[in-house]
Amino acid sequence: MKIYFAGAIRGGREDAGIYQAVITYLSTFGEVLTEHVGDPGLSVQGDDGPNDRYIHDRDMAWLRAADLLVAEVSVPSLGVGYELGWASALGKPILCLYRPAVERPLSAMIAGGPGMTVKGYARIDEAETIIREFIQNRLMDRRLNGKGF
Ligand code: 6IA
Repeated sequence: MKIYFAGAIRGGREDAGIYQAVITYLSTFGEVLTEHVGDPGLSVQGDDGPNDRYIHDRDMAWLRAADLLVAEVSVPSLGVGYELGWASALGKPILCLYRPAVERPLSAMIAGGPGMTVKGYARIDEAETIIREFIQNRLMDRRLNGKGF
């Protein structure tokens, strides 16, 4: 199973540690295509990597190849919103994890997106339970209806 994890980069790196913990857990189910999103060394400022067009095209190829997308949406990010819009249009299963304790309410375009499962959590073990149930349900869908991934 190929998993695309989305989390804020230029949107802000304050949740990088949470992204890393989620990616570690997701890796127990399959290949996480976007492990760099949890890299604590990746900063908002850094611009010594590949150019933006390269990043966009590589990430879009990964998104198309992914079986499902998991996003941490507590820190608002244009890039994550763009990825979620594309994943929705491509019909990918989408799980959005959100910490309701953060100050800003979640965008209505995400909270109200019909193709998105949006779940609130406070602790990492709660996020893990949500992820496990989401993936198990998709696997069950696939077995019963040939759908799910
Ligand atoms: O608008 P944002 O930068 O917050 O968008 C974050 C989302 O876009 C993530 O879910 C990534 O999948 C994708 N993304 C944005 N920037 C990058 C990147 N390098 N490398 C890979 N994926 C990215 C930019 C690093 C730069 C600060 C040197």
